Amino acid sequence: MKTPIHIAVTGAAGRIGYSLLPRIVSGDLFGPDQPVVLQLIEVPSVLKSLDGVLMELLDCAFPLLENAITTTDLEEGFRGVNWALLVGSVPRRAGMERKDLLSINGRIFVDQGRAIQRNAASDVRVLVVGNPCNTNCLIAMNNARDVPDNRWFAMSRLDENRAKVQLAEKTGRHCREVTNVAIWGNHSSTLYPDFLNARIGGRLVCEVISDVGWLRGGFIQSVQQRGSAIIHATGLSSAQSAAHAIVETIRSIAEPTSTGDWHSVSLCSDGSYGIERGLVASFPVLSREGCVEIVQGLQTDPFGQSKIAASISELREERSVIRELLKN
Ligand code: NAX
Repeated sequence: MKTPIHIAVTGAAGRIGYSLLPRIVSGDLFGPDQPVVLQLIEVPSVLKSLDGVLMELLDCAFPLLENAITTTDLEEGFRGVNWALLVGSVPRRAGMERKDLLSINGRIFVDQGRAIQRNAASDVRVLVVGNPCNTNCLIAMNNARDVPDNRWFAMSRLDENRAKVQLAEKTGRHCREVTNVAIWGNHSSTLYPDFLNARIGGRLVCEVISDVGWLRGGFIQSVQQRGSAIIHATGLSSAQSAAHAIVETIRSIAEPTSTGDWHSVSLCSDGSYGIERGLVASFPVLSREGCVEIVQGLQTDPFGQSKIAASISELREERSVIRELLKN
């Protein structure tokens, strides 16, 4: 048997956690021969419920689940972890904008960043899902300066998947035929799903879809507003699709990207495409030999540039709200 991978999941008793944990221990994440140790972190009021979630998981008798703990202690929760999945935070409710969440959630990510720095394995990688995930990631990363910036990610894969589905539906094609979808900017209602570089059945989207008005209007809005539409329909934010996007994000980081394609994830900007260095923004990326690189040289047009600029401006605004939390 391989050496187990240790994975911390915060907010593990939440709705995303409930969908995510079986995917991790079933082998979906790291393969059918990779044992895992789960380190599940919750707030004290929810620990009993988390213990129940773990009981259910144990009752599945997954061969790959080597060990699991539940805890409210960040030191114990992040000790020796190779991956930290920061899912826990207060979710967005109907009528709540992401910025409202900044003040509520920011402090959580200061403590978690510091605890990761003190306790995690030397190869730790971190994926932030709890919203506002880009800025929460920025906060945690800045409070763990010994962990290199290229180990920190925030999730934009759900937006990429949503964009693929919209493009597939519009053209009557299957979403597996849609490739090269880049999400730029913030995981928020300002995100920009890039149709200029996207492909359907290997052809550029603009060659397949002549309705430019839809691409510039309805398409973008439907991706930007999909989270709100789900909250409107169910009263709750996306959980199953989010858990699946977590699995896909981690696999796409860990495994080499298929030739000719890319995937979207938010990471610390190196200044590519004029996006301010140090901000955590979504880019199209390639994974090679364990490294994640921003795809270079993509075509942009003034329309796309203005959309990206608006989303980056929102990230700057979010940073200005939490600037105090970046000083460690
Ligand atoms: P739930 O409310 O079901 O679960 C959140 C869990 O986090 C709760 O059990 C809560 O006790 C726990 N928690 C809160 N503070 C914590 C802390 N300091 N330490 C550990 N645990 C803590 O929300 P759920 O539906 O699971 O969503 C979790 C987060 O994902 C939310 O912030 C949500 O907005 C965000 N999402 C992010 C997405 C993305 O693409 N980045 C998409 C889906 C989702 O909206």
